[in-house]
Amino acid sequence: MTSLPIIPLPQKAVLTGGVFHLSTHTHILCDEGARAEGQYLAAALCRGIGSVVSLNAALPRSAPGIQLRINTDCEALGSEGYHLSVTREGVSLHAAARAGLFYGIQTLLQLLPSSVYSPGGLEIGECSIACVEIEDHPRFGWRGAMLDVARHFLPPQSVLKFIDLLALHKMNILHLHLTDDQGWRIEIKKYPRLTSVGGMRAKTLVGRALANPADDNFDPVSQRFDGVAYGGYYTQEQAREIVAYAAARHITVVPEIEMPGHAQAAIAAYPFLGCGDEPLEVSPRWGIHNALYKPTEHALEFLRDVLVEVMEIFPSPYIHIGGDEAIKTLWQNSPECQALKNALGLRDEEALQSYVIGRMDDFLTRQGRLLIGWDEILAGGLSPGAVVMSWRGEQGGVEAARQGHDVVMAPDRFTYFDYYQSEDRDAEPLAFSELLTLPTVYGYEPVPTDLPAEYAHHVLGAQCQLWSEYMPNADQLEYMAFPRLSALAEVTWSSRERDYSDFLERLRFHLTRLDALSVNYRPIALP
Ligand code: TNX
Repeated sequence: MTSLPIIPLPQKAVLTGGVFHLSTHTHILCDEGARAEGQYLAAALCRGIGSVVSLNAALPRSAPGIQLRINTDCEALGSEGYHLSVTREGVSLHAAARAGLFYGIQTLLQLLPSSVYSPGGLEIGECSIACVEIEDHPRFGWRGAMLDVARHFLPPQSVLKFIDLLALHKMNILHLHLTDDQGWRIEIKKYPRLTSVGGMRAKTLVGRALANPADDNFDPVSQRFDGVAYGGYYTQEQAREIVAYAAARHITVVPEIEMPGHAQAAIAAYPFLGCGDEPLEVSPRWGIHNALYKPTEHALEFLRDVLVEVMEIFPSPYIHIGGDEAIKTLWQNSPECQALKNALGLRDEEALQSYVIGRMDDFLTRQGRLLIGWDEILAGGLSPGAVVMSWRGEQGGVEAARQGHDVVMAPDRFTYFDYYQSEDRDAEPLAFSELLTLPTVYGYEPVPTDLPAEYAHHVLGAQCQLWSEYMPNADQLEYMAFPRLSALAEVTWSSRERDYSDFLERLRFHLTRLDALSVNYRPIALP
């Protein structure tokens, strides 16, 4: 191996020869400011070794041990960077801020045998750490993953496990897609029917989504359903626990409330929100739906009320309002929507969508938050602070950055982890029909080549999307997420100069960590 088995690859790492032996006498020494990270490290070591590693804030700096320190000398490495030095005498980890210490700890744990990740798995006698000097910092500030908990719900315990896996990979954003046509997954006190009605569907499509009911070739007879009621949602208390657990791991949870489309579950719960005359059910099938919020003051007030409660739970500076795939037919056919459009002097339904997004943007901005949405929100103009998530390729991202918006790259061809991982689809569990292989993820470059350099700083980073139509449970989610997420971690953290075959060598070792953590990753043949 040309480099240490660390994923994501650090910016600079030099082996200096010799080892440091960790023993039951090793202390973790920390500054007051590093105490939380010291406790995290102590807990991780105690879990792995199955015995006590003591944390001591009072010992002199010269004492042997693992020293964690907030150090302004490290400011050049940024708030997420760190300097890790392992010598025969001890370990010192310095960073300008807590996040940097946290990432340094992740690296330190990766310098130990993989068994450190399994409870009681590590013998104290095996705890030797190669002497090394590492200076590291991330390339991008947005290193994310999106969980679609709407199509299939992920129980809180599984979300916490996923958060730990993000932390292992030094990722810092968990985007929760909380609402969609097939389910509403977050308790909103003012509107209890969102979860009591919108959180439950009567049945679920078996197999692949067929065409849209709106399409000519739609054949309702050939759609099969399982006949089993399906539901689930996070109480506000559970959501707060998830947020706190993530925050302790320097991960921001970005909530998404979809609008104006992908709204069928909400409309099923509160029909006044919709614009059709027919009552709607929480959708049991996949694919794009026609249901959308009616852009009246009444519906906008509902959306604001929802966002108020969402903002109380999620301190994230970014609030995601969806914005994708809103079919406008119902607006076109509704006399009330047409009257509204005309009264507002709007040209067409696209302008009506951008009016809705604009109202939400004003509202969120006044609350001190930033609106983020899928790239469709670009149509019609956006407020300066709004952030665009580019999913339909890279063009939305390029366009938004040129207009001065920050962007998060999420192009489907490189970041949709619901796509198949191999050409041999018959050998794979059912997935979305497209293909996205590990080398393709690894080769992804978040700064689009056709984006002029002066706008490159608008690219905050990238994230993967785990759309869950075909991920009914945590096992399948992990199968689709790993090892592709390990590749994406490297895309967003490491320098552009890296090598796929070197990654695969490190991955061989990394998979033993995932084994120790009982992750159901997709097995791959390694050279
Ligand atoms: C498009 S990407 C969607 C999702 C689907 C996904 C399936 C986006 C913003 N919308 O609703 O789950 O494709 O790959």
